[in-house]
Amino acid sequence: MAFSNGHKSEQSDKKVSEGGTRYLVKDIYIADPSAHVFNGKLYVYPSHDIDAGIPQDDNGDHFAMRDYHVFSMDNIDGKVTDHGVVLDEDSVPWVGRQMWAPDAAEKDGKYYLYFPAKDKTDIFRIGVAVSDKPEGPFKAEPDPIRGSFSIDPAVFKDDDGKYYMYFGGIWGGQLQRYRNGKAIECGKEPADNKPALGPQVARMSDDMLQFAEAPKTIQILDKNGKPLLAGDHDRRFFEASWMYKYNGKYYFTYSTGDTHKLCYATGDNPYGPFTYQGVILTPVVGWTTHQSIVEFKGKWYLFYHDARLSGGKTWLRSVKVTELKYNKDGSIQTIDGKK
Ligand code: FUB
Repeated sequence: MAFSNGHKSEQSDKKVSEGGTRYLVKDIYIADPSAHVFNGKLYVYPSHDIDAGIPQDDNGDHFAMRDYHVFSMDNIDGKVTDHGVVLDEDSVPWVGRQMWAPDAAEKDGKYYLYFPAKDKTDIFRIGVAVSDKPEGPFKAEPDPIRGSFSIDPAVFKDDDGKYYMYFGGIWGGQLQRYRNGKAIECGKEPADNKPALGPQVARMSDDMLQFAEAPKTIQILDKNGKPLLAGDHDRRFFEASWMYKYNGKYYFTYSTGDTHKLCYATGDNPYGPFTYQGVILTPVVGWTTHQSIVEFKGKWYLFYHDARLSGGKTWLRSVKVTELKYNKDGSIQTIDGKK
């Protein structure tokens, strides 16, 4: 299958539309893809990975990204357009370093790019930048969103027109430093036999620039209605929130981090609780992966990343897309991360 730069896939001769997988681009490293359909086109808002020469650690210091590009395509197997740098750290007064996984939303013809970055005191905050076009460029607000913390914002528009931001990530993402939205002294994860830390959710203000309420912690429960425990590394939330709706149900999806899976939990309202359902994607090449799920022209797609094209360098990742399929009961068919 031909790609935007003419190379062939190492994984599959099939097009995405035939059940294959596709790397979006191979000339730069990108990760953490947030895919959206705006005006009938598919737009992808990823992190832009670079080799900053910083050694790998559990704090994620090696993820030293400095700007964002936006990508678009008219169909899933078609040409991918790179719209170039749409926001960089020098244009955002509050940013110190590490522009991590972004997301975007549209409201009333304006486009909002949400991005986490460490401020000048090395604390992760979430910022917002605005454009008249989905492909940017974006102009950042002078300060981060009030009351924001941690990483990986994902903004979901519900059918009633309300927007919610889901966010948070443990370890390098600093979520363990907070309880009930407030910074705490000890800053550690709970003991293994205690409920795991949960992702955060807050409804957005009408102007999309602030939270309309204090963030709340989401509960992810097992099938017996018990919260997943901090020691349950195979299932507990680590980072990479992504919310969407399928057949009237809310699907909250996330990464398990150190066990390298993408999982999902379902519920009946945007605040949860959500009940753990299973694995969407088995481990990929590389430490992290991070997903978005979107319906485009009548089919569902999983966007994610792996580090295969850099030979496994986890700070140099590439975005892939493959079709996502459901069973009749609404469960998701698990995808092989190595395919
Ligand atoms: O890209 C930096 C971090 O790696 C993201 O914020 C996480 O979701 C993980 O993919």
